[in-house]
Formats: sequence, structure tokens, C-alpha cells
Amino acid sequence: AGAADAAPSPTRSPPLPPPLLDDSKEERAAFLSAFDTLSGELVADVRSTYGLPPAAADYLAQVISYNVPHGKLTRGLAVGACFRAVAAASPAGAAAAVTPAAAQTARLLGWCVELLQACFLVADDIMDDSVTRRGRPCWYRRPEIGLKAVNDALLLEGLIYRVVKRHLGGAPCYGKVLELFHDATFTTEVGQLLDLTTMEGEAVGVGAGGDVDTAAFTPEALRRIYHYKTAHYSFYLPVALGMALAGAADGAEYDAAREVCMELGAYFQATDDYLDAFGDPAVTGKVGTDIEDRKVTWLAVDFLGRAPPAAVAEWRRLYGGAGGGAAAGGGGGSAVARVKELDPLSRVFPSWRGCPALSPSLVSGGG
Ligand code: DMA
Ligand code: MG
Ligand code: MG
Ligand code: MG
Repeated sequence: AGAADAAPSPTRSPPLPPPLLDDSKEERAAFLSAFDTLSGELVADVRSTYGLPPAAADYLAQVISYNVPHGKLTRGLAVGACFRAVAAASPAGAAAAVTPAAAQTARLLGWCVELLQACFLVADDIMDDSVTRRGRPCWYRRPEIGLKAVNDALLLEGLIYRVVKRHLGGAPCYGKVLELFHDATFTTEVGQLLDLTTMEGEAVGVGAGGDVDTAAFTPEALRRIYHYKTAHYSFYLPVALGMALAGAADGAEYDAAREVCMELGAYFQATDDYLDAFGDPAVTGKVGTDIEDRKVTWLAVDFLGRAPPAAVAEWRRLYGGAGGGAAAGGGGGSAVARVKELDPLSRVFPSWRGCPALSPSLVSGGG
């Protein structure tokens, strides 16, 4: 039997490694149930520590329940998936490292990443003048919320550190976990700064005659925005948290993980840019605003890299919604539709075009 087994069989493929993202019904259910416990615990903790009156405690509970648990949860689930994968490769093996208590801590850290995501999205929707998120009105668009949402975003961020202290304070990885959250938060804020200002170029805003100055729409600028605003917190942070929880201490291992995560994150944001223009809001849960907001996106940079001069000239007149973006109440619906028509190739999903603007040979952010 030995010889027969050793020969590779054309009909039998080698066993697949276990999927890295454990998206099993069981893990998802355990993850969601960890949220119920955690959100109750968080509100009770803040209520008793700060003596909140019932109305304020109810408000905080609403901030959490509206904004935290309704996404795809890929970031949150990735923490536990990475923790299990790294623990399995450790000398002691997964059986020793992945105790039920450790698995639960990984879920709580996963929810901390979802808290950070909620904080960024609440703020991002205000800055992008967005209307819907996850199929419902953006938090700040609710009449009873408005700009209280600014403080709500800050509260969501602050809750992260209460969870981490309560559940990991004193653990060997506590310092590393704090550093990872601080770095991811600041890197994303720098990314949002670039996302909100890059289109303004050297000389604020627009060229002569109000046309968009295309000088800032470079693949290098796009890549920097992608790495900082999306890839670091969406991909590197969950992976690095899983590593930290599993006891990884070698800086070179974190660097190697970050390099891969930056590529994944850039591709992820390119698809997000595509979906902003051509996705079905019934599926994405959000209505696009990138063209109105004159954003430096994959679609814009890719188009400008190959469009004929006449099309570029028309694009420069129209991009930003002609006479003010959504934030200015521009009402440039027909300009937006025309921008999408200008480039028939833009309707093709990025993966089918090889995403040249995402070439790894360009700027490697890293953050
Ligand atoms: C995503 O930018 C980045 C952060 C930090 C939320 P985006 O505005 O393209 O996101 P969305 O399309 O979800 O509004
Ligand atoms: Mg946005
Ligand atoms: Mg944005
Ligand atoms: Mg987007």
C-alpha cells in the first residue's frame, strides 16, 4: 500500500488546508453571541463608572447597536481566524493555544476591530456626505442624531480601549495590542486626510476655469490613499491582532504580514471604488458619492491614464458634479451620469483589467 500511496494519483487531489477565514455557521454564531454579551457589558460599565442617567445609557446602547454589528464582519472574524492559524503553527500546537477562553478573547478583539470600523464609518459618511450605509440611513442622517454623530464616532473608538483593558489588561500581549490599535487608528486618519485633500492638488481645488486639475490623480497617490485609509486597519490590523494573541513577537513576521495585507487592502479598495459607481445599492447598502466628491479613485486614475485628450477635457469639466459636489448640494446628477458614460471600459470589474494602478512596483506604503 505504501508504494501506491506514495505515487500521486491523478484522480485524488491533496487534502485542502483548513480555510483561514472560519466562516462556519458555528463560529459566526459564537462571534455574534459574543457581541450581545459585550455590548451589554459595555453599556453597564459606562453607566456605572460615569453615573449615566437612563436616557444617556439608552443613547449609548443605540449608538452601538445601530453602528457596530450590521456589516459583513470580515474584519472581526479575521482576528480569530488568524489567531487559530498562527497558534496551529506554534510549537505547542493549536490544541494548547486555542483554549475556549483564548478563542473568546479573539472574538472580543474582533469586535474591537468592528468598533473601530464603526467609528470610521460614522465619520466617513459625514465627510463624504453619504446618504445610506448598510441599507439604512447613515447614522448622522437620522433626524434625531445629526452632528451628535461626531462625538458618537469618538465614543465608539474609546470603547475599544475599555474592552482591551478589561479583557487583556495584564496579559503579555497587552502593550502590543494597544500599539496595534493606536497605529491603525492614526494611519487611517492620515489616509482619510489624503482621501479628502489629494484631489485639491498643489493649488487648492481646481485649475483655470473651474476644471479639475488632474495632476494629483496618479497611481502613486491612489496607492498611498488605499494603503493608509483602508488596507492597514481592514487587513493588517486583524491579522496582526491574531498574531499578537498567539504570542508572535518577531517584528519581521509582522512586517511580512503587513506587506501582503497592503496588497489585499489595495485591491479591496479598488473594488469598493468600482462599486461606488457601478454597484447595486440594494446589494452594497450604500449609494455612491465619489464622483460628486471629486475623489481620487481607481476608476478616475485608470481612466486618466488611457483616455483620449477630448474625453479628458470633458471629464475635467464634469468630475465633481459640475458646480459643486454632493457636499455643496451640487445637484450634478447628469454630470455624474455623463462621467460614468465617458469611459465604457470603466464598467468592467477591476479584476478583469489587471488593475495596473495597483502594481506592487509602485509606492509601497506600509504605514
Ligand atoms: C473607506 O473609504 C475608508 C474608511 C476609513 C471608511 P470610502 O469612503 O470609500 O468607504 P465607503 O465607500 O464605505 O464610504
Ligand atoms: Mg465613504
Ligand atoms: Mg471616504
Ligand atoms: Mg467607497
